Amino acid sequence: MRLSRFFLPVTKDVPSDAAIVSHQLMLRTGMIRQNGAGIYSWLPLGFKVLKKIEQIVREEMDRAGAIELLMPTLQQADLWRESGRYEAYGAEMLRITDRHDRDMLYGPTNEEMITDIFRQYVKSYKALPLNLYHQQWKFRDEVRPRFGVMRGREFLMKDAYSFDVSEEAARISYQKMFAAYLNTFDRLGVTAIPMQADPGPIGGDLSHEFLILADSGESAVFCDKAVLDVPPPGADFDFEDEAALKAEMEKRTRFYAATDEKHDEAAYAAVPEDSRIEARGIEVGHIFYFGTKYSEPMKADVQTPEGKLATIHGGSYGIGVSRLVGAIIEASHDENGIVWPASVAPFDAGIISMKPDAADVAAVADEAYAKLTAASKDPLYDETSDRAGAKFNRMDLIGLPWQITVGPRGVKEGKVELKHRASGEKSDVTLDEAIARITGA
Ligand code: 5CA
Repeated sequence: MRLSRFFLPVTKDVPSDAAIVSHQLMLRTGMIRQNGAGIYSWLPLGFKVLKKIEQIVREEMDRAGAIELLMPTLQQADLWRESGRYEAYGAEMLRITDRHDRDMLYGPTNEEMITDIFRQYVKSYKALPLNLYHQQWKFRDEVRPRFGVMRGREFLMKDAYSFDVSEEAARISYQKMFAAYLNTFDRLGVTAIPMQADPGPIGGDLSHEFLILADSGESAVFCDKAVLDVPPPGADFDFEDEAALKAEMEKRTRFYAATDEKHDEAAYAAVPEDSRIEARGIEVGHIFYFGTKYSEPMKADVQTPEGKLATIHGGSYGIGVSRLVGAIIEASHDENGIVWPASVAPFDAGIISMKPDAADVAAVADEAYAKLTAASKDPLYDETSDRAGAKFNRMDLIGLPWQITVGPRGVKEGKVELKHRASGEKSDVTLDEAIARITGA
């Protein structure tokens, strides 16, 4: 993409209510535009990151055997009356009446709707286990929407729902999601620690939150830092291997890790003092096993091998897809701006042409653009006539993993400057060497 053709409304003006660094940086880089309290437009740069996160989440859900579908944002109140949550959900639910006076709502989550889909079609244990997920906008009328996309009112969530014939089988489905989450966050370039959690309004007796450590986090967390050394299951993990699934969960849950809601001073005292982390964390995922909480009132049952009817056991598994954009920035920035992990960066590399009106410089910069594109990379090519300093600052601010700077002196020597954004390391290399470093060839 040529910067002069792109829509990148970089700005210095950040409203004073943007209290945390990710919110400030998302506004300054023109990733988002606030349209109302807790409601945002995703401008092109932000939207690219959101789509990349969504795609990684999708690939990892698919790998774990979950199946994607798409449910609507608007739901009928009657479904929620069946589960008993219509009244219980309270003021966070945005209630809407249509022209026929039917009570509707903008979905804050989808347990009821997916259970309704399930019960319409699935009648036999033979179809189980089944895990269906979607990535859809949700609405929660938060009292205090803040921190930009981190606590929005409208936000994008990945929510998966598992259906099993017994509690034992449902726990395996839960473990699959637990392992899939570790791989997902690892690919997103962040460390998210699973912690015992309070199930809250979703209900149930088994629940973990996944938290990224960051000073701006809304939860206080207490954990044994040994948990950080446990590697993720990895790309070749076998999700059908029950012993391996159980082991993945045990490897982490044997170390103390809890948010303030579940914190147990006595258990924490057993953690060696030099291994204790008391920090703040951002919740980027939350998984729940809730048994028959929805299937019982909504009569979702299946035939067992013995020909009896069994109420299915369910779980739900959320990832805050739009929140992650902010959370990744909280975990990965410096004084000059964002430092994107390569997997979610809006562009793979920036090309800065120092003198776009000099034919020799333009030719090399054009060549860099053509070669990166041919190597299936997505570069952002700054061929504007802005001042050099402004170009460097903007490129650092938006935080692409690599920068190639093409200037008149280097061109005469057959060199470009390659900068690695995360380490700040710069080197004068030939264009082909620069391309090889970026493409990992
Ligand atoms: N139905 C369950 C799991 S699918 C559920 O709704 N879980 S949740 O309430 O914990 O939300 C899942 C994830 O969505 C959270 O972990 C968080 O990352 C994200 N999330 C929740 N509320 C907001 C919000 N107001 N703004 C941005 N992200 C949010």
